[in-house]
Amino acid sequence: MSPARILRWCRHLAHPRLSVWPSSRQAHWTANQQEGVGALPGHVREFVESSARLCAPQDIHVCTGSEHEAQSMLGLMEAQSQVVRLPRHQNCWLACTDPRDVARVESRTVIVTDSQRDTVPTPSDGTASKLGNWMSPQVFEREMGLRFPGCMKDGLSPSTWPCNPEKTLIAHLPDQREILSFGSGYGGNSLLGKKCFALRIASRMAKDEGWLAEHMLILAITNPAGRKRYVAAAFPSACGKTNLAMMKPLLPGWKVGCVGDDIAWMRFDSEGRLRAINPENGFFGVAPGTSWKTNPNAMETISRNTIFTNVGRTSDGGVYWEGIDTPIPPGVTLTSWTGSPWTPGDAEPCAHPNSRFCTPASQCPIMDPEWESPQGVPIDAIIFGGRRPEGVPLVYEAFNWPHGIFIGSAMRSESTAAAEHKGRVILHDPFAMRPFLGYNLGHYLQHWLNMETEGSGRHLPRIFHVNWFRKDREGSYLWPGFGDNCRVLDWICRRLDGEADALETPVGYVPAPGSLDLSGLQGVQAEALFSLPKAFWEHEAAQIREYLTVQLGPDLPPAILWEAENLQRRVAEM
Ligand code: OXD
Ligand code: MN
Repeated sequence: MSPARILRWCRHLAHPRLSVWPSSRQAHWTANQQEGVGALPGHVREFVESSARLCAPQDIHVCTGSEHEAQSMLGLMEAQSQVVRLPRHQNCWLACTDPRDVARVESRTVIVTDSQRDTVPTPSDGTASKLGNWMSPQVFEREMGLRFPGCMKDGLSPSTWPCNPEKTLIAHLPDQREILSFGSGYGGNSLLGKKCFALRIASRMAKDEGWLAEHMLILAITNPAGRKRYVAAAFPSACGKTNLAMMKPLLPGWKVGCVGDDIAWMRFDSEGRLRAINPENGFFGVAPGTSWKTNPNAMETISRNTIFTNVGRTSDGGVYWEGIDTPIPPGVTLTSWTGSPWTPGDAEPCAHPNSRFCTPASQCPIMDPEWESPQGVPIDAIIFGGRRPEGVPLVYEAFNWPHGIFIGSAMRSESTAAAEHKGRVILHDPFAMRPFLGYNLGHYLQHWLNMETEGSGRHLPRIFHVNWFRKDREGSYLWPGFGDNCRVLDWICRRLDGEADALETPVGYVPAPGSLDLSGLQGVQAEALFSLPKAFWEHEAAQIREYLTVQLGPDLPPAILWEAENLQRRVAEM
């Protein structure tokens, strides 16, 4: 994330207060950093100095962000075997982590506030909240005291991945707008501008200041007549946000532009339009499944200036992962992310399922011309979605704003490798924000509900839900997905224009027969894609209501409870 972008939107970055711990040593700046140090604003310098006293590093380097600096750091890491150059691609590198440090660690991610209720609701069944981890300031002080003092004193042994899985702790102090991350180098735990700041801390700032910080992609879609619209979409981690954000539409004449693939900051402008910016400067996407067929724009983006993590490697200096769909030339051998020789068919995957690419957004061939616009782009529709093998139709539209907020709160999805969960289970993931909430979900839902009533003359985006992942009885996907998802965006755009027919069902409006463009698609069973099995929905509606009432307890907004009860009633009458 570029600092300028953050600063444009955030005016409340408080002074850090690491100096509470005893200073063990004077900060030591090496000569060639003096210039950088002098250029630091006073409170940043204070922060660095107090952190240095606490952590006791041998040297301090102030990053300038220059190309020269990046190359010398990579060169140093290469010399220490911490990264490997990938000579088949210009300025591409591979880092393989300690196998214990491969994903976000939700169980060790905490929000520190005086009052527990500011962070998580109190479940009505007396169990621990599933909507985040609260830590009291007193426990936080103790835990930090056990980790940070002197933690940089000992040299890191070259060629091992620095991490401390037993002591990993990712702590957020939303009142102070502060983050302290210890013990993990995995991106989602250690790239603090991303999940930690742009979602957890920013969602709290957004609540305080009347805007929204969301786990959403932003894309531009232009129809063959040249009408362009922007939509934002929230899917849980590793459910295809990057693929949708960079889609190559298979319907003739349609065009997609990418604004962002993971995070949206949104606010209503003075004319009542919801405007979104992408606060990030690059993509940190899941590699497995990415191919020239599924996401050619991503493949082009990552062909240079990219750092790969935990992917496999070809003996001719390229990358490899499950689903890359590129033939291996004769004589070329493969090495897995764990460093072992690997051949197709081996029991273990070549790339870790949560292996990633980290690459500059500006290299994506379809970045929308407005992607860095400071005003943001106007959002006409918000799309929720998840990985639902059963029962959930390809697309449906909310009846109105509160119903749309309810649909977001009721999101569920099959677990993926993005976090530490084991096995394939259907998890609740309200607004795809469960791992990224910076405050109580009940207050968060109320904040979203308030968007309808807070300002006058607001043009609220319409709200939709999609599911590309429904399967038939044999376990095959019912929908081709990828570039054909443009057909669903086409229906959504035509709904916005008042030109697509819909049927009212207990869950929302679904496309009327014939209103979704299926031309040229072979063998798609529209009935199966849109069927609403009564038994499934009875169970689903009951589970959603139970989850929301138990997990949110007294913090469940009455409007959301009313929607949950109504869904159950409508399904019972089906
Ligand atoms: C991500 C995630 O890395 O959501 O974007 O886990
Ligand atoms: Mn994400």
